[in-house]
This record gives sequence, structure tokens and C-alpha cells, in this order.
Amino acid sequence: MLYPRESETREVRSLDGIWNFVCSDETNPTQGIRDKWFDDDLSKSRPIIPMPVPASYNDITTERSLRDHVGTVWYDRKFFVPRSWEKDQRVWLRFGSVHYEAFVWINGESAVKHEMGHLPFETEVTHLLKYGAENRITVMCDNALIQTTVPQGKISEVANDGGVTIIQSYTFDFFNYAGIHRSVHLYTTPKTFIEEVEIQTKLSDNNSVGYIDYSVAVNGTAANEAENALYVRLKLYNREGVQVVNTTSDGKLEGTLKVSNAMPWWPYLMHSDPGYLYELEIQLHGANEQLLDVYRLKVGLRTLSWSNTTFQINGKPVYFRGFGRHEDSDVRGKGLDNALMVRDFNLIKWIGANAYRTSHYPYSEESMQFADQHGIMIIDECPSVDTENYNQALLDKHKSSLEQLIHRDRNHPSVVMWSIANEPRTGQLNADTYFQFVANYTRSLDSSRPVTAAIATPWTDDKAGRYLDIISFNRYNAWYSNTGRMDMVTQRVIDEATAWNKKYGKPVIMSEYGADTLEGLHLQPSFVWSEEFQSEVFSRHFKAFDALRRKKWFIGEFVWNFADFKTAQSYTRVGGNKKGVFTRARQPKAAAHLLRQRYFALGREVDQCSLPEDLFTYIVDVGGSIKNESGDL
Ligand code: GCB
Repeated sequence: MLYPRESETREVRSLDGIWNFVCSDETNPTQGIRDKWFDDDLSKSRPIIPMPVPASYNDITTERSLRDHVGTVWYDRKFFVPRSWEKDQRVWLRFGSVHYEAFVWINGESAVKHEMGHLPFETEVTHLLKYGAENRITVMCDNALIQTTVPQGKISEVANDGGVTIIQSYTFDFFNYAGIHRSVHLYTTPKTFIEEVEIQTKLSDNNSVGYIDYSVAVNGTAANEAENALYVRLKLYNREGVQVVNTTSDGKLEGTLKVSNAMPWWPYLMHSDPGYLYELEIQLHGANEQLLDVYRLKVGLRTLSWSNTTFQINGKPVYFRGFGRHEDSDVRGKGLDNALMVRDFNLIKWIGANAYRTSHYPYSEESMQFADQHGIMIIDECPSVDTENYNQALLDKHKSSLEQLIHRDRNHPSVVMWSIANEPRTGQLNADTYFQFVANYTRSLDSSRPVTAAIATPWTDDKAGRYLDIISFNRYNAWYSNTGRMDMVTQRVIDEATAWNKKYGKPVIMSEYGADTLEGLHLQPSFVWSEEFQSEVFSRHFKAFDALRRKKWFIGEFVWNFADFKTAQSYTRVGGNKKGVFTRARQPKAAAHLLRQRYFALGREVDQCSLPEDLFTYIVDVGGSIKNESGDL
């Protein structure tokens, strides 16, 4: 599914803005369907309130009942479609994501249904629209999570003071924000149009020549009638806008572009010019050379390779230094917010990280494009969290989530690995065959990237690691285990990473470690929840990582978490999970400065990057170096 882009043959319109909103009764979630609320304006059925799109609806009002609502909610709005769209083209409706399940009507007619949060879906609406007139779009969104949704949850009816109440419970550790989370677009295509583009890139051994394997899929009646007459012309432009390749496909619409004097795509701090992108212009031509459609795509030229001991990009070993993150912020919840996205990337670069994992679901397409541009590597995770009680229906949906994710993200150079689950219960019965299926399915969709999963099951019990290419493990030494014991971190991390490597003979990443930290709480000597504690926990891990780095198979460290985020209510969470290196308002805690010094120091050692001038604060001129137990400062 291509991202909606304007071109000389396509128009894009946003339907973002303030929509009308109605919350169903929790005890009667299907009433709106039975009473056909989609047949007319929602305001005719129920009192409406204004609701921004994109945004989660939970934190917009002051009502507890809406924040904690379980079940269906409704949105609608009006929009005009120009008369000019009526002829010789097709119109598509596309949602960046709706969490969790969406039902959409246009002018009262069913248009599309989609299950799965954080992933886009679209449908053709040419036949449903009124041209040169006003139209209505209605969306019903259901946030209920059960044992066969991805992620899983449980719904129960529980007695309360006045009767019964519906409770949504889930084991994952982030708030189940819901609603129309990302942008809604209408866009046009010609009748015969470019429906899919798949590219794979590689570089010659000395990185001087790039190769882009492409294949284009076309949709449209003309394609069926005169398939052989169609061909694509591909033009590749470098960053300066200079055309470097111009070629024409055969009737199969696939082939390979060769790029001489290639500018490789490098991660941030691995090269002085990271995130180099070319622009690929794809022109679809029909009989008599007629230009049918044009679509443009950014392309990064890079080769990934991995073995049992290493992960390489363009032939150079990678050491990941990054974060687990969340799409989460005050008021907006999981709603797309460009200001927040740009701020987050500025912080990632400020701190010297080169990677993050899209824990625990796919992030916005806009952020994937941004990561391409800035050279930030992504471990791209599907929405399967705390996976358990394995069954066929769950497996089918889990596979579907990966299919949708890979389809969406396969052309991004920033995506360097697929994560097929976070903390699945891999010691359970059937975990073995379940993950064999999931991992093999992922490889069948894309064999150009390694497959991982972030595992918390003890290595002794795990049954999934043998199906992965890279082992990632999450562990909270001095926090959930041996709370407060700084003297029980370093050796345990070394031992566990080594045990994973010994068991499976694969590269190993520590994909989560950290400590909840209340900004402004200072306690010396360090004590749980204080800023001093977080810094010290990090430092004990750094020591372990440095010992592990000497063994080549240890390839990365990811702090949990980039920023504080909201969770379900619990007595272990003070307004949410506070393991952020940044606050929820995206300001640094003390440990952020420490982490910055480490990430840049690693960048200099591993990738010979230059250091920012303000990395170390001036203290005193002692006419030489200061020594501490770990060496020169
Ligand atoms: C984990 C989970 C993550 C939690 C984190 C924590 O292992 O993967 O979702 O937020 O621990 O802080 O408990």
C-alpha cells in the first residue's frame, strides 16, 4: 500500500480536523449499528461533541467515562468532493490508523472494515461519492481487546456500586489509547494506476555501485485488457535533483537499476552524510506511450548482511545504541503530532542514538520517512505484546499484522530488522510451533532483513529463540529483580547475554533495561525512583555492555524508555511508566546527559564520529587528564 502522494496524475486531500463524536453505551455497543446511526448525521441520533482527528479520544475531554470507555465510539464529518474528480479517475479513502477496529460508511453506504491498530487501510470510494456536492463520512471504532486480537486483552463484567460495569484488562504496560490516530486522506488515481512498488537495494563490495531491484504492480481495467502494452519508465534523481538513471522496463514491470558513483544510505553518526536518499520517479505508460500515472518514492541505497556473530550495513559492523519508545503524549495520546515527532528526532540526534525499536506496534508512516531522512535505524515491531494462549485464530491475525506491516514498510532503508513480538510467553506449550510459523512467515514476506523478538522469558525456558536471526532480551536488574541492588547488575547482564548466545549461537541485543525515575526526585546515596538511581543503573549496565562488546556477538543496547508514557492505572505506576530518559514533556532527566556522553563516546570509538562541543562540561584545568577506575576522562 503506497503512501498517498501528489503528482501530476494524483491529487491528495486531507480530512483531518474537528469531527463530530458520539460515545456508545458500554452495555449496548451495537446499538448504533442496529439503529443505523450511519444513515444520517450522528447529531440526529445522539448529542455530539467535537473531537480532533488525528488524536486518541481518551484524554480530550474531562470525563473519566470517556477516558476509560470500553467498546464502540462514532465519528462523522462532512466534506466536499470537486466536480472535477468525477471523470476519468478513481478516488480512494485512506486511514493512517484507527485503533483497534474500524467500520466506515460514506453517505450511509458501507465502505470498508479493518481490524488492527497502528496500520493503514484504504478502499476505493469512487462509486460512493457525490461529485460537486457535500458528502458524509461516518466511522465506528471499537477498542475492545480479546484473546484473539493483536494485542490480546480480556473483557469482563464486574459488579460495581450501582450495578455492573464492563472492564477491559490487558497485561501490556501502556494505555490502550483509541480512536482515529493518524491522518485520513482522500486521493485520486488515474483509472489505470501504480498500485504497489517494491524495491530492494544492494551495493557492490566497495559500495561504489548501487543496485535497485524493483517491481511494480498495476491496477485498472486497461491493465487487464492490454497487459503487454504497459511499461514503466524509471528516473532516479540524486539529492541535488540531478537525474542519474533513466530506464524503461519490459512488460513485466520489474527489473534492476544500476547506480554508478553511488551515495550509500548510512545511519546517523556512522558517516558524515547519513540518511542519503535518492528520488525514484516511476512513470506508468500505456499503449502509444501514453503517460498514465506518476508516483515518486525516496530510496536509500544500502546492503544489510548478518551472520551468527554480526550485523552489518554496507559491509560495516553495526553497534546499536538506542531506545525502546512509545507513540504517546499529553492530551493527544497516540495521535499523530508533527511537532512531537520532530522534537523526538531532535532529541534522538542530540543524545547520539542511532536506532530505536517501534515498541510495541508500528509507528506512523511519517516517522518512518523521517527516520529514512535522518539515518535512524529501526527495529520495526508488529503489535503483538505479551503473546500467550496460542491458538489458530491468534496466529492468523498475528501473521496478518506482519503482512500489513511489511507491506507498508518494506521500502524504507531505515528498517533494518523485523520484531515479531514483545515479551511473548515463549516458555508456554505450543510457543515452539507458533513462533516457528510466525518467523518463517515473516521471512517468506521479506528475506532481506533479519527477524528478532524481544524476549523476557528466562533463557532456560525459551522455545522461540531458535527461529530468530538475532536474539533480543529485556531485563530489569536492580528494578524488578533485586530491587535497589547496584551490586547485582553488571555480572548478571554479562551472564544472561552470554547464556543466550551460548544457547542459540546468534548475535544478542539487550532490548530493554532501565528504572522508573520521578523527575526532580534526588536522593544520595541513590534510592529507587530517584534521578541518581536511574543514572547509576545505566552506568552498571554500561560496564556490562563494554565487557560484552569485546565479544563480537553482542551488537546493541536499547534503554527503556525514550520518554515517560501513560499506562493503565496501577499502584506500581505514578501517573504512568516513568522509565523515560526524557519526561513526557520531552525534557531531559539527569540520566539523559550521561547517556548522551556514552552514546557519543561509542560513536567515536566504533564509528569515528565527531563529538558535539558541549558534550563535556568544563570543570577544571588540571593540566592533564583526570583518572578514574575506568580510565581517562
Ligand atoms: C517490559 C515491557 C515494557 C514495559 C517495561 C516496564 O518488559 O516490554 O512494555 O513498559 O517492561 O517498564 O515494566
